[in-house]
Amino acid sequence: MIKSAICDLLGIQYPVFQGGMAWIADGRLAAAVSEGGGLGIIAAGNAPGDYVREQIRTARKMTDKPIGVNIMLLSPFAADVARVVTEEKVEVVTTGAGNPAAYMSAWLAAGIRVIPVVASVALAKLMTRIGASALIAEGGESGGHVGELTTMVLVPQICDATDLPVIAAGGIADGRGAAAAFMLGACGIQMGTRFLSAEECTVHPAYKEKILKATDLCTMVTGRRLGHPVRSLRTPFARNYAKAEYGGMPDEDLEALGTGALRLAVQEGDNERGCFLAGQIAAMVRKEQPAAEIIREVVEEAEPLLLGASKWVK
Ligand code: TUI
Repeated sequence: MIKSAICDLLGIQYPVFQGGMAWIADGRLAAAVSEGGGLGIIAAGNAPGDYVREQIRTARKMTDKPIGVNIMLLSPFAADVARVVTEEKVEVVTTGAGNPAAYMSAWLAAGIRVIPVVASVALAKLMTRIGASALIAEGGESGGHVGELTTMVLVPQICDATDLPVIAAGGIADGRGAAAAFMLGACGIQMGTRFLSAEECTVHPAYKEKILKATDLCTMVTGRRLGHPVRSLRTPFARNYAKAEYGGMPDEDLEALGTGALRLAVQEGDNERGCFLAGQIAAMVRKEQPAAEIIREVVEEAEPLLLGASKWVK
């Protein structure tokens, strides 16, 4: 059985987090993951605080287990959401796409466990110093906003830089990936793309279908020129964006081209204008199934691989 430091810290059964996917990870998906023994995480994305409050309350009606909220720090509503999570007393806050230092003292005072996503050793050390409970080391195989380093390279360096529990993310969708993460020193995993295929995930059916049909070279990274690289499926939108990016379109026009594209993918499944965020592991996500079954399957595949090799597996 896998039972690691992160399970004890958060009171969860399995060391499996569901990634905070903007517009996708709502209260229903988060509740299903938490009920399944992992940590369900509501994504704030670019949404205002009231939307997040509503999703937290939805999740609370569906589960008594701990839940998390992911705050995307580039959002214009980040400060608003930062306040809502303290008012609603969520157990865990994860952060992405930046440095959450400005909010840390308020969250700690509210008794929230803060688990930032870090993509560098420097941010890992800073977060350790200012009171994070654990860290998520997310490599560039992931979907959405990506850092420079791969999971294979990032995870052991973060583990060496901190005494906190480290959760590995990026490129993990099955028990083999989970076992590999543990061998790199992590004591938990976060999966996003795999949970996109969960039955409880209410993303547009065309989005799910694209994930289930993806092949190995199906994703690409755009957005480097404006400083916010994002991994998504290689669709007409992504190709056009890349063309504009390298063809010298002015920054404001490029910015406008990207605005609303994720919502069009998630809510309308719009193949031409939607931005379908997805990790490189999409090609290995092959069926729709309940979130609880995903968690069990990954854990049951990882356990025999780690027996005798990891202190967390007995
Ligand atoms: O944040 C994510 N994934 C995301 S965010 C998103 S929405 C978006 N909207 C506009 C532009 C870009 C994204 C879609 N997917 N994952 C967590 C993550 N955080 N990955 C990498 C990082 C990261 C990168 C640099 C965290 C901290 C960081 O350091 C910044 C600093 O100030 O040191």
